[in-house]
Amino acid sequence: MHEGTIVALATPRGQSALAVIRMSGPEAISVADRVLSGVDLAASESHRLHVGSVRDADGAALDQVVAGIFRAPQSATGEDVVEITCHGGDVAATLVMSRLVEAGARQAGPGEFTRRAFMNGKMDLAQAEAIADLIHARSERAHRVSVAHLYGRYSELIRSFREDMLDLVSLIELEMDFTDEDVEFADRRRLDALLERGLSLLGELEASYRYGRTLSDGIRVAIAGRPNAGKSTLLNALVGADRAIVSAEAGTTRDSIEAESLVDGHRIVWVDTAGVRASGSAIEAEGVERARRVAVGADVVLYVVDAKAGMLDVERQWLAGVDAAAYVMLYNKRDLMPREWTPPQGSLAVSATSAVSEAGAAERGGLQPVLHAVLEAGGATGATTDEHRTVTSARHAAHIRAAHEALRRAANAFRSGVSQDALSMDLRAVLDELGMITGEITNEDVLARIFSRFCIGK
Ligand SMILES: Nc1nc2c(ncn2[C@@H]2O[C@H](COP(=O)(O)OP(=O)(O)OP(=O)(O)O)[C@@H](O)[C@H]2O)c(=O)[nH]1
Ligand SMILES: [Mg+2]
Repeated sequence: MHEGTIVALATPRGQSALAVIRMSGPEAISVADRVLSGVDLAASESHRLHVGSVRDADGAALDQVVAGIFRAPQSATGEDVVEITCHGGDVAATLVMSRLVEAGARQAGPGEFTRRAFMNGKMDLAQAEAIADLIHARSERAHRVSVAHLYGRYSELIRSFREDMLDLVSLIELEMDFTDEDVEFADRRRLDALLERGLSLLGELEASYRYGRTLSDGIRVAIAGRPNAGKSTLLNALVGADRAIVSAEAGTTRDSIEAESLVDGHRIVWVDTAGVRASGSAIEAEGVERARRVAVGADVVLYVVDAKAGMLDVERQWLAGVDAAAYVMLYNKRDLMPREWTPPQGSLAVSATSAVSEAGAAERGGLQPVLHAVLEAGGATGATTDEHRTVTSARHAAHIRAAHEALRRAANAFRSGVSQDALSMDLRAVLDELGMITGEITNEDVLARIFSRFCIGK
């Protein structure tokens, strides 16, 4: 399944000046030569570009192309690679592709090129995943972290710690073979220092995921509150577009409405919801239930209170029922309140209607404090700026957590002087978890899941 010569379109379909087709595998060069005229790749040195024509079975020209040759192992996948740059649009690339398939290549599956690169030791698993993250990055910050991971310092951090630990575990296990003699090969002071270093490294990486997750997933913010509190007005002001219907009638929004914006390089998904109310028609009740579900699933609940009406009991109950990860309490309609009024401690006040107009935004201090509070509640601020030490993937975070736990057990075991067996078992667990991040240890299921996230052609 993972063999043969694969081919895929590496650029999006549709009209464009050029399209790139990549081919990798033992037959890549001969397949290309079968289809191209005016070029003899078999006789070419590696890392050369050649201009030629792709011909159909009858010898008629289909397109004029540039073919690049990268011989194994000096190529992206570690195999022979040919990259054909043809003209864009829907037809040319498809015709060239089908010619290459006729000549013996097979259409690649998602991520198959990167998978080969991983298998051939061109990159480790964390770097391969960084490529998918890079392609999927939707904010500059997310992009920066994936590039940092792609260059391998994150992997290096994990790998070098794992290797030091592997040395020590081997020594401890050696001692176990000499139980009668009571010898110590592993230097206890070095082990102690390594445990300390590991605990601090894994602690830091584990904590970084709170921030890292906001980069990969964005921050999901549920805008909730009583009917007419001004939720939809606020959504429109926050994203600077007229997304949701606003009206003086209570119960205007019934379904959840999503809109995205980038705030300080962070992707925020705002979800406007139906107003929280005790009774109503079946449709309204469904709207309230949907609002609850959105709030439960959100990273932050931005709870909008009508400043004039104040916070009601039904709202307190609703909030208690949601038990969200983080809240921002916002008193809206500040303009209807006396000048000297201030919102309850820990909450903010705005006038969503004035924030819509730029003049109003300046006058009221705008929504800046709200945006800041949301970023903070969502875990996007106060993070380490070191991109190499930021975990952004749920898969890695799970392994880091498990490794950290096993290392804590090992440290306790070591300090209370338990047997070498128990110590070595916990340290082995740490090694396994870390090895799964960088791919020293892996299995087909894990690889299949990771590479299915990729696009075809990558
Ligand atoms: N004076 C004043 N009116 C506001 C403010 N924000 C919203 N409104 C008005 O309040 C009314 C309700 O606004 P919406 O944004 O539709 O309120 P909502 O919370 O989405 O209401 P539902 O969808 O019914 O739950 C509209 O007439 C808005 O113009 C504000 O800051 N000050
Ligand atoms: Mg609304």
